[in-house]
Amino acid sequence: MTDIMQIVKDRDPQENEFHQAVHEVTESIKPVMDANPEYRQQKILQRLVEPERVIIFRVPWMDDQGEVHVNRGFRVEMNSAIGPYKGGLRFHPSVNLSIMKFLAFEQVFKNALTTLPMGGGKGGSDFDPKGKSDTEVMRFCQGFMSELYRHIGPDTDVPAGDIGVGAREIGYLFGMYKKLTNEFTGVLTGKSLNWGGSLIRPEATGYGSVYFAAEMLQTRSQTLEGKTCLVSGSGNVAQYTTEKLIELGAKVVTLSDSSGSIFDDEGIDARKLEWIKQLKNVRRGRIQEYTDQYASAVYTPFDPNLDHNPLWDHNADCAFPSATQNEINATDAQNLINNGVYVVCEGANMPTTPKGVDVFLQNNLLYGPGKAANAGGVSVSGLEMSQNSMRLTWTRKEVDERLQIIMRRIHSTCLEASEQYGVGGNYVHGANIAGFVKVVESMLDQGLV
Ligand code: NDP
Ligand code: 2IT
Repeated sequence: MTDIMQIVKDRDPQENEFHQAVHEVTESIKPVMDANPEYRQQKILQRLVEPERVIIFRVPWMDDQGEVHVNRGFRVEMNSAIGPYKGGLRFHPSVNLSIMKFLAFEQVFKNALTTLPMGGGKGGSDFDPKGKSDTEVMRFCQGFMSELYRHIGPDTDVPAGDIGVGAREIGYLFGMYKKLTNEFTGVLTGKSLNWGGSLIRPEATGYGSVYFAAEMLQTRSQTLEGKTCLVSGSGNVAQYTTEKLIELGAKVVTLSDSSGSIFDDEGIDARKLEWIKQLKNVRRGRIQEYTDQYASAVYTPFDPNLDHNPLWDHNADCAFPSATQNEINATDAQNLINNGVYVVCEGANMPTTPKGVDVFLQNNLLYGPGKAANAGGVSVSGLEMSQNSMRLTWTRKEVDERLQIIMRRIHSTCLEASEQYGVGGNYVHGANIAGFVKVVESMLDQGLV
């Protein structure tokens, strides 16, 4: 198995996030590889780690002052064995090929777990939407789509949102795609309701993550009611995670953004959450402002010199990392455990470092890895694609029920796969094994392509 890591590292030595994502999967699937000699003979791992196609392109755009900027656009089309490439677009200054490839790789297995016919892809740009006017964001999105449109399509590759790409950006991207192709199709998901979006898609990742946590708790005959929860981030996933937790009677005491975190001992209730949605989605302000509004809260700026994140250092039962990758290191993981946390449910993609994951697994936590726990978002994207194809819309209740069924099935699939391979209760191995087997069997069915 070290062979494959050597190959990946030799070929792309600088892609640390991609190495991290590949390493985790290859560790989990060792027993599957041993049980299936054909997988080795068919060089299935070498095929899985090499994207089917990578598109990198220049995006020149002009700001409101007339100054020209040049960003880099990406789309990694990782694997289409079980359906068209599917996965979000991330606009964030940290975006590079390593981050795109790690996200696309994770997406392949996540999408396989959803039970829906979607391959895996990811894209984005190092463009930073923060501080940009709506017209600047529109011009950037139009420039980005003026190249991407020729590579995507409703049966080829269907992007959606991720960090920095929400309803506003999807609107501008869709408008440009439609103008260039003269076609109104379901080429993007996360669309607004008026023009082909699905109810519950905005909520789906956060709600799905909470449904997954509830399933994990049920294995110990417990519910979320009365549980104290730490949530990180304050964007799409964090907001709807918080909303569903409040609805189920849990108490959320933290949120954050890239500048710092707030701790509200009295809990973030529905009214406070509405205020946060206005702050983040409409005014696009900073989470620090929460403490001006609510005296019960304390703000802690992020300190790059600290070896841990204070957000994870509060007494609680559950943690929902919902901001970004590698936001929980081994010290944070240990702090969580010392503070009584026994449920960790990853709304974000790969929010825990490998050493942090080891701490969770050694301590027998209910630990739901991102590719299972946050699959609700792409699941409802899949349902949006179905509705677009049928040219009809399902009710809120219908979509939410389907989401709950999907999350329940993902949970049981992970548990069953972990039990089958002698690592019962280990959702990391369970998710990786179940997603892997489905994709690999599909690849083998389709020959060497
Ligand atoms: P948003 O852009 O809506 O929100 C991201 C949040 O995370 C913001 O609060 C942002 O702070 C914070 N954040 C971003 N980068 C960093 C960083 N480097 N350090 C600290 N905080 C950071 O994105 P989403 O809520 O959509 O995505 C959050 C996570 O969930 C990501 O890992 C994403 O890949 C994952 N995910 C998203 C899905 C979706 O459907 N949207 C589906 C599945 C997973 P600030 O406001 O300062 O930028
Ligand atoms: O990481 C993810 O699963 C997403 N950003 C959502 C992808 C999608 O196609 O809805």
